[in-house]
Amino acid sequence: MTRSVIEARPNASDTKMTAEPLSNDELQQIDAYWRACTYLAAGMIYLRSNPLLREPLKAEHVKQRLLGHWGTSPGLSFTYVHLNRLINKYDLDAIFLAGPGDGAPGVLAPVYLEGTYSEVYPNKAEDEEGMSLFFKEFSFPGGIGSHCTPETPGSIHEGGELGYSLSHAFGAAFDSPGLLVAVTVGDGEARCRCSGQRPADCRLARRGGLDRDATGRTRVHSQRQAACGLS
Ligand SMILES: Cc1ncc(C[n+]2csc(CCOP(=O)(O)OP(=O)(O)O)c2C)c(N)n1
Repeated sequence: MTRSVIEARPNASDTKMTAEPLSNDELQQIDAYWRACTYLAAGMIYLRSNPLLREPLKAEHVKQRLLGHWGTSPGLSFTYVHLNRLINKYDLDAIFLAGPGDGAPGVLAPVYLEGTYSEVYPNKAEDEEGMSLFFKEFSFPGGIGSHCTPETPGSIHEGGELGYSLSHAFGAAFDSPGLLVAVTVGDGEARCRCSGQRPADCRLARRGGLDRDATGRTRVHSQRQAACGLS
């Protein structure tokens, strides 16, 4: 069997990634974690009470105005969960940007399940009462928005207006060259005009060696213009 080895961070020579398959135990645990995320995502979209479905489902448990895209959420949770697995395994510095803004439940779910959400918002603890509030507040009057709004711990990308996830991903990578940046772009966003600019960013990133000013900040803008043939 071929065993490929990838340098995770060019600057961290001790960090090697192997492309070996997960053990059955790891697969089962990850799958259970991911399925829990999909339950949380569905709960955020549909439920205003009865979070653990202890009672038979009634109309009054269900939100009257449904927001959040169910279809894109499992894929976002899947990516987040596996990135978390890799972060733990290889001690990576990583960030995940979700382009499909309406897939926020697929991001908020693992943020809650890993404990970060309860750490920042102790009233949304990892118990039945906290989960009830966590579900109810999603896209509900007085609660949080239907995208990963600035209230979301660690969020640098709101996602409510399509077109900027790749820009924010490139910005994060250019600002922190050692950071592993993963980004998901939906087919809707891929059709946006400003997503079309990103191949130029790819060329720029491949060229490497960004200019830095005296304070160490990267000078992305002029480089980007040059890559696009604008200057
Ligand atoms: C600039 C902009 N135009 C239109 C919309 C309205 N809008 C919200 S979600 C969506 C579709 C998004 O499709 P995709 O990126 O594939 O995400 P998914 O359907 O998987 O959630 C559109 C057009 C928007 N949010 N921003």
